[in-house]
Amino acid sequence: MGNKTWWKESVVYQIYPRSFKDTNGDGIGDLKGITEKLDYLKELGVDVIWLSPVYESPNDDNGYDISNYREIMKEFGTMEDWEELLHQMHERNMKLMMDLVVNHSSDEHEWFQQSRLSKDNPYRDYYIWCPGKDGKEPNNWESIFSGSAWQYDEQTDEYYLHLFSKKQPDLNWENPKVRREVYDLMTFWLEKGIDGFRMDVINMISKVPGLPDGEPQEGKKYAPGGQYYMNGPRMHEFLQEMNAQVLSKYDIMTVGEMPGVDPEQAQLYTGEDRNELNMVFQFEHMDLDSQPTGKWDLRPLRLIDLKETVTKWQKGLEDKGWNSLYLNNHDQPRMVSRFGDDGEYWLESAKMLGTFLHMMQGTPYIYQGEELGMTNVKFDSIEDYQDIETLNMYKERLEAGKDPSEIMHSIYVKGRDNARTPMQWDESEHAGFTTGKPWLKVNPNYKEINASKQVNDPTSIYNYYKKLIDLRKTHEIVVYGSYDLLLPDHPTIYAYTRTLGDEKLLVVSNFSKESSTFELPESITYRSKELLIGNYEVDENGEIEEFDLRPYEARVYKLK
Ligand code: TEU
Ligand code: CA
Repeated sequence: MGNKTWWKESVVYQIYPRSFKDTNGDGIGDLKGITEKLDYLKELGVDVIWLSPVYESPNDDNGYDISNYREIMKEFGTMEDWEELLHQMHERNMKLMMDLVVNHSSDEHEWFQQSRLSKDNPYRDYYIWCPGKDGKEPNNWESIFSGSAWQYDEQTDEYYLHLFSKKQPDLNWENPKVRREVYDLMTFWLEKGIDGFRMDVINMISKVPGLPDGEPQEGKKYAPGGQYYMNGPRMHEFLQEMNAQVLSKYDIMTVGEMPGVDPEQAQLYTGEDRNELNMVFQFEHMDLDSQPTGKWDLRPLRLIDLKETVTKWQKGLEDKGWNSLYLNNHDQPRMVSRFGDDGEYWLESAKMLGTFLHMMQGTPYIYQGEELGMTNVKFDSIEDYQDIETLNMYKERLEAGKDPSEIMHSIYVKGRDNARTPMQWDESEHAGFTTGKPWLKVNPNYKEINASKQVNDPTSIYNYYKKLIDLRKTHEIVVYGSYDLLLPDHPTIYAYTRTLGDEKLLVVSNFSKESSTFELPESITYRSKELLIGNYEVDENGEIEEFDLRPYEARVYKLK
């Protein structure tokens, strides 16, 4: 089970500040709003808050485009507000993990402003500049936010690389000065007392030299270049350097966001003797309901695939690294709409998914509003959407002649704004998020789904999550027990055990609105059983060798 440490035993809550709580009526969430709600999070049992970026930014990508790494975004408040937030968190024994976005900066960052001036500017090599090829882009890579990954700049007649928006130029990690700058800014925040970093697309910082063309796609102008910019040749060297120069000097927690990572690579990134990171965010379970052509091309999820992928990760990192556990975040649709049922079985399925996730091995991440069962949203008009990825894709597909209603359908299912509608605090106007006009419309279901309704209701999703978190604090097996899948071929029941010493947890979840019979494999023997948690009334003395699971039912038994 590896060494015991606080970050393995913690529950993390992700805050997307823009949408969390507005205190000055400008319609934008702010730092004071977070401070105001700390007791709500403490009550839930949260140990660590991961704060999506709060640095100075022109907000082309809501703070993931940073123009000054050492200042707070004016819309969110001041450095004093931030210091007060950290202080209030530490007072409550909560830790703060900041977002570190250093694969790219904003094009409005001073480094880039200098860099674009001339080919011999001292900052030129802070970014990745190349001359065009036959009057076209230097290579055929597609940006993750649509179109070419290269932007032509007249000033010096060259192109710069941007894997994301053209306002997010990629930093050149080959340049040791860039790495020094990053280590210094990390130290700046660590010296202020923060407790960790979530590192944005950190496995994209090392590109394959020569930046080779990606495999051309039929009928498409640009090609995915991921194999040349994800998990590149110098990744481990860079992370070990960062660890030696910065991370190893502090008792902190690190998680690297890594699209396109597999368990073998993750063992190298998170192995305890490797001195790189504590854990990674992998995406394999997020890709199961898309076609290979990309996230917007939908495909129904098969539970068997989810079992295979999740199990591969649970077993792949067992004793060799550490998993992060998540089913949604600010880039993904809402969990209950995606994997559960946001209609008839909303309550049951939200609790079932929480059970499924929180009983696994790894550090669980709760995304704001998940603890209330917040759902996806459907705005009638594209005008109501704000997310750059969504808007760029809409435009590109429209120009390619796609049917607008089909594009809107993809947005309803996969768009990032699903997760970004304001937090639903109560049933007053704009869900109690703001007294002004929210930057993104609230989900119209806020009168049914909100915090004030749930905090004092013992049957609510919020209170169920509180219990799940408490189980992790009171049962070592929830943190350290090893995972084994049961019934790999069952089409609707996801069942697994956790084992520590002579104890076992039996976790059984029905991923369907049909009832289904669970049969305990004969290999599992026990002398006593205890129901730890469940989302329906259960006869505690009932047998577990065989029982019927109701729609989206979940149960956890402790066996000895
Ligand atoms: O996301 C990286 C990433 O590759 C995806 O999750 C992507 O943003 C998209 O949702 C795929 O469909 C990180 C941040 O989490 C995201 O918010 C930023 O937009 C992105 O990096 C750029 O910084
Ligand atoms: Ca505000």
